[in-house]
Amino acid sequence: MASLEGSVFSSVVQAPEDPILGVTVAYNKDPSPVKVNLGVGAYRTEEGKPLVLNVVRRAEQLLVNDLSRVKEYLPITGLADFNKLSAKLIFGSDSPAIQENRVATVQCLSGTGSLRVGGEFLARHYHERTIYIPQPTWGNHTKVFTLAGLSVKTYRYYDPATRGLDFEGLLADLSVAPPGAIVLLHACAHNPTGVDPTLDQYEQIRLLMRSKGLLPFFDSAYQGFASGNLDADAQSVRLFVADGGECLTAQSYAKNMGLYGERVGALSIVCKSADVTVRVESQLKLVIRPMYSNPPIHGASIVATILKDREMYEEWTIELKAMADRIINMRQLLFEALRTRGTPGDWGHIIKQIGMFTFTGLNREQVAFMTKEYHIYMTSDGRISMAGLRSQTVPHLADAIHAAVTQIQ
Ligand code: PGU
Repeated sequence: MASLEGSVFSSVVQAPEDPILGVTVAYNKDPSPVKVNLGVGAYRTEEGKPLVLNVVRRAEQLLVNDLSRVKEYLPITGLADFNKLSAKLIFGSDSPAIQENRVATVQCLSGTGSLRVGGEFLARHYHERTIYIPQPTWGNHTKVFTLAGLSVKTYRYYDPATRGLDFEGLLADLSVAPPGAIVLLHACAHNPTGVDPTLDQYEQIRLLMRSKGLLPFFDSAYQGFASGNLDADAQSVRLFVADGGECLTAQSYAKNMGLYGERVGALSIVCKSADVTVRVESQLKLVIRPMYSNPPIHGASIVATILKDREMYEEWTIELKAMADRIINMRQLLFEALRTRGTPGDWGHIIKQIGMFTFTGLNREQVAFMTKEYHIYMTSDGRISMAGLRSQTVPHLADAIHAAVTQIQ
Protein backbone atom coordinates (compact mmCIF):
# COMPACT_ATOMS: atom_id res chain seq x y z
CA MET A 1 0.00 0.00 0.00
CA ALA A 2 1.22 3.47 -0.83
CA SER A 3 2.26 5.51 2.16
CA LEU A 4 -0.16 8.23 3.22
CA GLU A 5 2.80 10.39 4.16
CA GLY A 6 4.79 12.29 1.58
CA SER A 7 3.57 13.29 -1.86
CA VAL A 8 4.28 11.31 -4.98
CA PHE A 9 5.00 14.74 -6.42
CA SER A 10 7.53 15.76 -3.78
CA SER A 11 10.31 15.91 -6.35
CA VAL A 12 8.42 18.51 -8.42
CA VAL A 13 10.41 21.73 -8.38
CA GLN A 14 8.94 25.19 -8.19
CA ALA A 15 8.64 26.69 -11.70
CA PRO A 16 9.49 30.34 -12.29
CA GLU A 17 6.67 32.78 -13.07
CA ASP A 18 6.03 33.59 -16.73
CA PRO A 19 8.23 36.53 -17.85
CA ILE A 20 5.15 38.53 -19.00
CA LEU A 21 2.13 37.23 -17.07
CA GLY A 22 4.29 36.95 -13.93
CA VAL A 23 4.70 40.74 -13.95
CA THR A 24 0.97 41.05 -13.17
CA VAL A 25 1.34 38.50 -10.35
CA ALA A 26 4.10 40.64 -8.78
CA TYR A 27 2.09 43.83 -9.35
CA ASN A 28 -0.96 42.39 -7.61
CA LYS A 29 1.13 41.60 -4.51
CA ASP A 30 2.48 45.17 -4.18
CA PRO A 31 0.43 47.23 -1.68
CA SER A 32 1.82 50.59 -2.92
CA PRO A 33 -0.86 53.12 -3.96
CA VAL A 34 1.40 54.49 -6.70
CA LYS A 35 2.08 51.16 -8.42
CA VAL A 36 1.66 51.01 -12.21
CA ASN A 37 1.40 47.84 -14.32
CA LEU A 38 3.04 48.32 -17.71
CA GLY A 39 3.85 44.63 -18.16
CA VAL A 40 1.11 42.75 -19.96
CA GLY A 41 -0.10 44.08 -23.31
CA ALA A 42 -3.67 44.76 -22.31
CA TYR A 43 -5.54 47.97 -23.07
CA ARG A 44 -6.61 50.23 -20.23
CA THR A 45 -8.72 53.38 -20.43
CA GLU A 46 -7.54 56.86 -19.44
CA GLU A 47 -9.04 55.95 -16.03
CA GLY A 48 -6.82 52.86 -15.87
CA LYS A 49 -9.72 50.42 -16.27
CA PRO A 50 -10.01 47.42 -18.61
CA LEU A 51 -12.28 48.23 -21.56
CA VAL A 52 -15.18 46.23 -22.93
CA LEU A 53 -16.00 47.81 -26.29
CA ASN A 54 -19.51 49.19 -26.61
CA VAL A 55 -20.00 47.22 -29.82
CA VAL A 56 -19.03 44.02 -27.99
CA ARG A 57 -21.63 44.75 -25.28
CA ARG A 58 -24.24 45.28 -28.02
CA ALA A 59 -23.32 42.05 -29.77
CA GLU A 60 -23.52 40.16 -26.48
CA GLN A 61 -26.99 41.60 -25.80
CA LEU A 62 -28.17 40.43 -29.22
CA LEU A 63 -26.79 36.97 -28.57
CA VAL A 64 -28.33 36.67 -25.11
CA ASN A 65 -31.73 37.86 -26.36
CA ASP A 66 -31.76 35.43 -29.26
CA LEU A 67 -33.58 32.45 -27.75
CA SER A 68 -32.99 30.34 -30.83
CA ARG A 69 -29.32 30.14 -29.87
CA VAL A 70 -28.13 26.94 -28.21
CA LYS A 71 -24.94 25.74 -26.55
CA GLU A 72 -24.28 22.70 -28.71
CA TYR A 73 -20.72 21.74 -29.60
CA LEU A 74 -19.23 23.64 -32.49
CA PRO A 75 -17.63 21.62 -35.30
CA ILE A 76 -13.93 20.79 -34.72
CA THR A 77 -13.04 23.69 -37.04
CA GLY A 78 -15.24 26.16 -35.12
CA LEU A 79 -17.96 28.57 -36.19
CA ALA A 80 -18.15 28.62 -40.01
CA ASP A 81 -19.26 32.27 -40.28
CA PHE A 82 -16.49 33.37 -37.94
CA ASN A 83 -13.90 31.56 -40.03
CA LYS A 84 -15.05 33.10 -43.32
CA LEU A 85 -15.24 36.60 -41.86
CA SER A 86 -11.84 36.27 -40.17
CA ALA A 87 -10.19 35.29 -43.44
CA LYS A 88 -11.79 38.31 -45.13
CA LEU A 89 -10.62 40.60 -42.37
CA ILE A 90 -6.98 39.66 -42.73
CA PHE A 91 -6.72 38.90 -46.47
CA GLY A 92 -9.21 41.52 -47.70
CA SER A 93 -12.78 41.04 -48.89
CA ASP A 94 -11.66 40.88 -52.54
CA SER A 95 -8.86 38.39 -51.94
CA PRO A 96 -8.46 35.98 -54.91
CA ALA A 97 -7.20 33.31 -52.49
CA ILE A 98 -10.59 33.35 -50.73
CA GLN A 99 -12.56 33.48 -53.99
CA GLU A 100 -10.59 30.51 -55.33
CA ASN A 101 -11.23 28.49 -52.13
CA ARG A 102 -7.53 28.32 -51.37
CA VAL A 103 -7.82 29.26 -47.68
CA ALA A 104 -8.38 26.74 -44.88
CA THR A 105 -9.45 28.63 -41.74
CA VAL A 106 -10.02 27.05 -38.35
CA GLN A 107 -11.18 28.79 -35.18
CA CYS A 108 -8.59 28.40 -32.43
CA LEU A 109 -7.92 29.50 -28.86
CA SER A 110 -6.88 33.08 -29.56
CA GLY A 111 -3.51 33.92 -31.10
CA THR A 112 -1.54 31.47 -28.96
CA GLY A 113 -3.77 28.52 -29.84
CA SER A 114 -3.65 29.43 -33.53
CA LEU A 115 0.15 29.48 -33.47
CA ARG A 116 0.23 26.15 -31.68
CA VAL A 117 -2.19 24.41 -34.05
CA GLY A 118 -0.28 25.84 -37.03
CA GLY A 119 3.02 24.69 -35.50
CA GLU A 120 1.75 21.15 -34.88
CA PHE A 121 0.34 20.90 -38.39
CA LEU A 122 3.71 21.94 -39.85
CA ALA A 123 5.63 19.52 -37.62
CA ARG A 124 3.47 16.67 -38.95
CA HIS A 125 3.02 17.58 -42.59
CA TYR A 126 5.75 19.94 -43.73
CA HIS A 127 9.13 18.78 -44.94
CA GLU A 128 11.26 21.39 -43.13
CA ARG A 129 10.95 21.54 -39.34
CA THR A 130 13.01 24.66 -38.74
CA ILE A 131 11.21 27.88 -37.91
CA TYR A 132 13.06 31.19 -37.84
CA ILE A 133 11.70 33.73 -35.37
CA PRO A 134 12.86 37.35 -35.02
CA GLN A 135 15.42 38.28 -32.40
CA PRO A 136 13.85 39.50 -30.13
CA THR A 137 10.22 38.37 -30.31
CA TRP A 138 7.23 37.65 -28.08
CA GLY A 139 8.67 35.36 -25.40
CA ASN A 140 6.13 32.60 -25.88
CA HIS A 141 7.00 31.95 -29.54
CA THR A 142 10.01 29.78 -28.73
CA LYS A 143 8.03 27.63 -26.29
CA VAL A 144 4.95 27.28 -28.48
CA PHE A 145 6.90 26.16 -31.54
CA THR A 146 9.35 23.95 -29.68
CA LEU A 147 6.52 22.06 -27.98
CA ALA A 148 4.71 21.84 -31.31
CA GLY A 149 7.70 19.82 -32.55
CA LEU A 150 9.57 22.45 -34.57
CA SER A 151 13.18 23.43 -34.22
CA VAL A 152 13.48 27.14 -33.43
CA LYS A 153 16.22 29.40 -34.78
CA THR A 154 16.40 33.18 -34.81
CA TYR A 155 17.03 35.82 -37.46
CA ARG A 156 18.41 39.29 -36.74
CA TYR A 157 15.67 41.88 -36.46
CA TYR A 158 16.42 44.74 -34.09
CA ASP A 159 19.50 46.91 -33.92
CA PRO A 160 19.93 48.34 -30.39
CA ALA A 161 22.34 50.98 -31.72
CA THR A 162 19.77 52.58 -34.04
CA ARG A 163 16.73 51.33 -32.12
CA GLY A 164 15.43 50.40 -35.55
CA LEU A 165 15.27 47.44 -37.91
CA ASP A 166 18.48 45.53 -38.65
CA PHE A 167 17.38 45.08 -42.24
CA GLU A 168 20.79 43.97 -43.54
CA GLY A 169 21.06 41.39 -40.75
CA LEU A 170 17.52 40.16 -41.41
CA LEU A 171 18.18 39.63 -45.13
CA ALA A 172 21.58 38.04 -44.46
CA ASP A 173 20.14 35.55 -41.96
CA LEU A 174 17.17 34.60 -44.13
CA SER A 175 19.38 34.17 -47.16
CA VAL A 176 21.38 31.43 -45.41
CA ALA A 177 18.31 29.67 -43.96
CA PRO A 178 17.79 26.16 -45.33
CA PRO A 179 15.48 26.10 -48.39
CA GLY A 180 11.87 25.71 -47.30
CA ALA A 181 12.44 26.87 -43.70
CA ILE A 182 9.45 28.47 -41.97
CA VAL A 183 9.77 32.17 -41.10
CA LEU A 184 7.67 33.77 -38.38
CA LEU A 185 6.79 37.37 -39.23
CA HIS A 186 4.78 39.77 -37.05
CA ALA A 187 2.03 41.11 -39.33
CA CYS A 188 2.32 44.56 -37.73
CA ALA A 189 3.27 46.26 -34.44
CA HIS A 190 6.20 43.95 -33.72
CA ASN A 191 6.28 42.78 -30.10
CA PRO A 192 8.39 43.82 -28.16
CA THR A 193 10.26 46.34 -30.33
CA GLY A 194 7.47 48.35 -31.97
CA VAL A 195 9.66 48.34 -35.10
CA ASP A 196 8.09 47.19 -38.39
CA PRO A 197 9.66 46.86 -41.84
CA THR A 198 8.36 49.40 -44.36
CA LEU A 199 6.24 48.09 -47.21
CA ASP A 200 9.27 48.39 -49.53
CA GLN A 201 11.33 46.34 -47.11
CA TYR A 202 8.54 43.78 -46.91
CA GLU A 203 8.62 43.53 -50.67
CA GLN A 204 12.34 42.74 -50.55
CA ILE A 205 11.75 40.19 -47.79
CA ARG A 206 9.01 38.62 -49.91
CA LEU A 207 11.24 38.39 -52.98
CA LEU A 208 14.01 36.75 -50.97
CA MET A 209 11.67 34.35 -49.19
CA ARG A 210 9.86 33.29 -52.34
CA SER A 211 13.14 32.79 -54.22
CA LYS A 212 14.31 30.39 -51.50
CA GLY A 213 10.93 28.76 -50.95
CA LEU A 214 10.82 29.97 -47.32
CA LEU A 215 7.33 29.55 -45.84
CA PRO A 216 5.83 32.65 -44.18
CA PHE A 217 3.93 32.22 -40.91
CA PHE A 218 2.33 35.53 -39.89
CA ASP A 219 1.43 36.28 -36.30
CA SER A 220 -1.31 38.90 -36.42
CA ALA A 221 -2.07 39.85 -32.83
CA TYR A 222 -2.47 43.60 -33.37
CA GLN A 223 -4.44 44.22 -36.58
CA GLY A 224 -5.85 47.74 -36.23
CA PHE A 225 -3.71 48.59 -33.22
CA ALA A 226 -0.68 49.79 -35.16
CA SER A 227 -2.22 52.46 -37.39
CA GLY A 228 -5.81 52.41 -36.20
CA ASN A 229 -6.75 51.06 -39.65
CA LEU A 230 -7.52 47.37 -40.17
CA ASP A 231 -6.59 47.29 -43.87
CA ALA A 232 -3.35 49.23 -43.45
CA ASP A 233 -2.23 46.84 -40.71
CA ALA A 234 -2.87 43.81 -42.93
CA GLN A 235 -0.74 45.03 -45.84
CA SER A 236 2.28 42.85 -45.06
CA VAL A 237 0.15 39.70 -45.11
CA ARG A 238 -1.72 40.75 -48.26
CA LEU A 239 1.55 41.38 -50.07
CA PHE A 240 2.54 37.74 -49.58
CA VAL A 241 -0.90 36.37 -50.45
CA ALA A 242 -1.12 38.47 -53.64
CA ASP A 243 1.72 36.56 -55.31
CA GLY A 244 -0.28 33.33 -55.22
CA GLY A 245 2.20 31.65 -52.88
CA GLU A 246 1.42 29.79 -49.68
CA CYS A 247 1.49 31.05 -46.09
CA LEU A 248 0.01 30.64 -42.63
CA THR A 249 -1.62 33.33 -40.51
CA ALA A 250 -2.53 33.27 -36.82
CA GLN A 251 -5.11 35.92 -35.87
CA SER A 252 -6.04 37.10 -32.41
CA TYR A 253 -9.06 39.16 -31.37
CA ALA A 254 -7.66 39.67 -27.86
CA LYS A 255 -6.43 43.21 -28.45
CA ASN A 256 -8.38 44.61 -31.38
CA MET A 257 -11.78 43.57 -30.00
CA GLY A 258 -10.70 43.51 -26.37
CA LEU A 259 -11.72 39.84 -26.12
CA TYR A 260 -8.61 38.75 -24.16
CA GLY A 261 -10.27 36.23 -21.86
CA GLU A 262 -12.69 34.89 -24.45
CA ARG A 263 -9.75 33.24 -26.25
CA VAL A 264 -10.91 33.85 -29.79
CA GLY A 265 -8.65 33.59 -32.80
CA ALA A 266 -8.16 31.86 -36.13
CA LEU A 267 -5.52 29.98 -38.06
CA SER A 268 -5.62 30.31 -41.83
CA ILE A 269 -3.50 28.32 -44.23
CA VAL A 270 -3.38 29.72 -47.76
CA CYS A 271 -2.66 26.96 -50.26
CA LYS A 272 -1.84 26.82 -53.97
CA SER A 273 -5.04 25.02 -54.98
CA ALA A 274 -8.54 24.28 -53.69
CA ASP A 275 -8.03 20.50 -53.55
CA VAL A 276 -4.90 20.82 -51.38
CA THR A 277 -6.85 23.20 -49.11
CA VAL A 278 -9.55 20.58 -48.48
CA ARG A 279 -6.92 18.01 -47.48
CA VAL A 280 -5.06 20.50 -45.29
CA GLU A 281 -8.28 21.31 -43.44
CA SER A 282 -8.99 17.62 -42.88
CA GLN A 283 -5.57 17.26 -41.23
CA LEU A 284 -6.04 20.38 -39.10
CA LYS A 285 -9.07 18.63 -37.61
CA LEU A 286 -6.84 15.72 -36.60
CA VAL A 287 -4.51 18.15 -34.82
CA ILE A 288 -7.35 19.88 -32.95
CA ARG A 289 -9.59 16.95 -31.97
CA PRO A 290 -7.22 15.28 -29.45
CA MET A 291 -6.05 18.65 -28.09
CA TYR A 292 -9.32 20.36 -27.09
CA SER A 293 -11.91 18.71 -29.35
CA ASN A 294 -13.57 21.90 -30.56
CA PRO A 295 -13.36 25.60 -29.70
CA PRO A 296 -15.65 27.69 -27.45
CA ILE A 297 -18.75 29.29 -28.97
CA HIS A 298 -19.26 32.60 -27.19
CA GLY A 299 -16.30 34.75 -28.29
CA ALA A 300 -16.50 33.61 -31.89
CA SER A 301 -20.22 34.44 -31.95
CA ILE A 302 -19.47 37.97 -30.73
CA VAL A 303 -16.86 38.45 -33.46
CA ALA A 304 -19.11 37.02 -36.20
CA THR A 305 -22.02 39.23 -35.10
CA ILE A 306 -19.87 42.35 -35.37
CA LEU A 307 -18.07 41.45 -38.59
CA LYS A 308 -21.19 40.58 -40.57
CA ASP A 309 -23.17 43.69 -39.68
CA ARG A 310 -22.03 46.79 -41.57
CA GLU A 311 -23.15 49.22 -38.88
CA MET A 312 -21.58 47.27 -36.01
CA TYR A 313 -18.40 46.85 -38.02
CA GLU A 314 -18.25 50.65 -38.47
CA GLU A 315 -18.73 51.17 -34.75
CA TRP A 316 -15.92 48.70 -34.06
CA THR A 317 -13.49 50.53 -36.35
CA ILE A 318 -14.23 53.81 -34.55
CA GLU A 319 -13.64 52.28 -31.12
CA LEU A 320 -10.50 50.57 -32.36
CA LYS A 321 -9.12 53.82 -33.74
CA ALA A 322 -9.83 55.50 -30.39
CA MET A 323 -7.74 52.85 -28.60
CA ALA A 324 -4.88 53.23 -31.10
CA ASP A 325 -5.04 57.03 -30.81
CA ARG A 326 -4.92 56.97 -27.02
CA ILE A 327 -1.74 54.87 -27.19
CA ILE A 328 -0.17 57.28 -29.70
CA ASN A 329 -1.09 60.16 -27.39
CA MET A 330 0.61 58.41 -24.44
CA ARG A 331 3.77 58.11 -26.57
CA GLN A 332 3.75 61.85 -27.15
CA LEU A 333 3.15 62.65 -23.47
CA LEU A 334 5.94 60.36 -22.27
CA PHE A 335 8.37 61.71 -24.87
CA GLU A 336 7.62 65.29 -23.82
CA ALA A 337 7.86 64.48 -20.11
CA LEU A 338 11.38 63.07 -20.60
CA ARG A 339 12.39 66.06 -22.70
CA THR A 340 11.13 68.45 -20.01
CA ARG A 341 13.20 66.59 -17.42
CA GLY A 342 16.27 66.72 -19.64
CA THR A 343 16.64 62.96 -19.28
CA PRO A 344 19.94 61.94 -20.93
CA GLY A 345 19.58 60.04 -24.22
CA ASP A 346 17.58 60.27 -27.42
CA TRP A 347 14.00 59.25 -26.70
CA GLY A 348 12.69 59.75 -30.24
CA HIS A 349 12.00 56.03 -30.52
CA ILE A 350 9.11 56.43 -28.06
CA ILE A 351 7.14 58.31 -30.71
CA LYS A 352 8.56 56.41 -33.69
CA GLN A 353 7.73 52.90 -32.50
CA ILE A 354 4.41 51.35 -33.48
CA GLY A 355 1.69 49.51 -31.59
CA MET A 356 1.14 48.68 -27.97
CA PHE A 357 4.72 48.70 -26.74
CA THR A 358 7.74 50.93 -26.35
CA PHE A 359 11.04 49.10 -26.29
CA THR A 360 12.75 51.64 -24.09
CA GLY A 361 16.34 50.43 -24.20
CA LEU A 362 16.40 50.36 -20.39
CA ASN A 363 18.48 47.46 -19.11
CA ARG A 364 17.53 44.75 -16.63
CA GLU A 365 19.12 46.59 -13.67
CA GLN A 366 17.35 49.83 -14.53
CA VAL A 367 14.02 47.99 -14.78
CA ALA A 368 14.62 46.31 -11.39
CA PHE A 369 15.43 49.74 -9.90
CA MET A 370 12.21 51.26 -11.29
CA THR A 371 10.15 48.42 -9.86
CA LYS A 372 11.83 48.60 -6.44
CA GLU A 373 11.92 52.36 -6.04
CA TYR A 374 8.94 53.51 -8.11
CA HIS A 375 6.63 50.47 -8.15
CA ILE A 376 6.64 50.48 -11.96
CA TYR A 377 6.03 46.96 -13.26
CA MET A 378 7.33 46.09 -16.74
CA THR A 379 9.11 43.18 -18.43
CA SER A 380 12.82 42.88 -17.70
CA ASP A 381 13.76 43.45 -21.37
CA GLY A 382 12.77 47.12 -20.94
CA ARG A 383 9.41 46.82 -22.71
CA ILE A 384 6.61 49.16 -21.61
CA SER A 385 2.98 48.54 -22.46
CA MET A 386 1.87 52.04 -23.50
CA ALA A 387 -1.73 50.85 -23.29
CA GLY A 388 -1.37 50.60 -19.50
CA LEU A 389 -0.27 54.22 -19.20
CA ARG A 390 -2.53 57.23 -18.59
CA SER A 391 -1.95 60.99 -18.50
CA GLN A 392 -1.96 60.89 -14.71
CA THR A 393 0.79 58.25 -14.45
CA VAL A 394 3.09 59.66 -17.15
CA PRO A 395 4.96 62.04 -14.76
CA HIS A 396 5.62 59.20 -12.30
CA LEU A 397 6.98 56.99 -15.09
CA ALA A 398 9.11 59.82 -16.47
CA ASP A 399 10.55 60.45 -12.98
CA ALA A 400 11.35 56.75 -12.67
CA ILE A 401 13.05 56.57 -16.09
CA HIS A 402 14.99 59.75 -15.36
CA ALA A 403 16.22 58.38 -12.03
CA ALA A 404 17.07 54.99 -13.58
CA VAL A 405 19.17 56.37 -16.43
CA THR A 406 20.97 58.93 -14.25
CA GLN A 407 21.64 56.59 -11.31
CA ILE A 408 22.06 53.11 -12.83
CA GLN A 409 24.36 52.46 -15.77
N1 PGU B 1 1.41 36.94 -30.55
C1 PGU B 1 1.92 38.09 -30.12
C2 PGU B 1 2.94 38.80 -30.94
C3 PGU B 1 1.50 38.62 -28.89
O1 PGU B 1 2.02 39.76 -28.47
C4 PGU B 1 0.54 37.93 -28.12
C5 PGU B 1 0.09 38.44 -26.79
C6 PGU B 1 0.04 36.74 -28.64
C7 PGU B 1 0.49 36.27 -29.86
C8 PGU B 1 -0.99 35.91 -27.93
O2 PGU B 1 -2.18 36.53 -27.77
P1 PGU B 1 -3.51 35.76 -27.38
O3 PGU B 1 -4.41 36.06 -28.51
O4 PGU B 1 -3.96 36.34 -26.10
O5 PGU B 1 -3.20 34.32 -27.26
N2 PGU B 1 1.04 39.11 -26.04
C9 PGU B 1 0.70 40.00 -24.94
C10 PGU B 1 -0.28 39.39 -23.94
C11 PGU B 1 0.28 38.60 -22.81
C12 PGU B 1 0.90 37.30 -23.25
O6 PGU B 1 2.13 37.24 -23.20
O7 PGU B 1 0.15 36.38 -23.64
C13 PGU B 1 1.98 40.52 -24.34
O8 PGU B 1 1.92 41.23 -23.34
O9 PGU B 1 3.06 40.30 -24.93
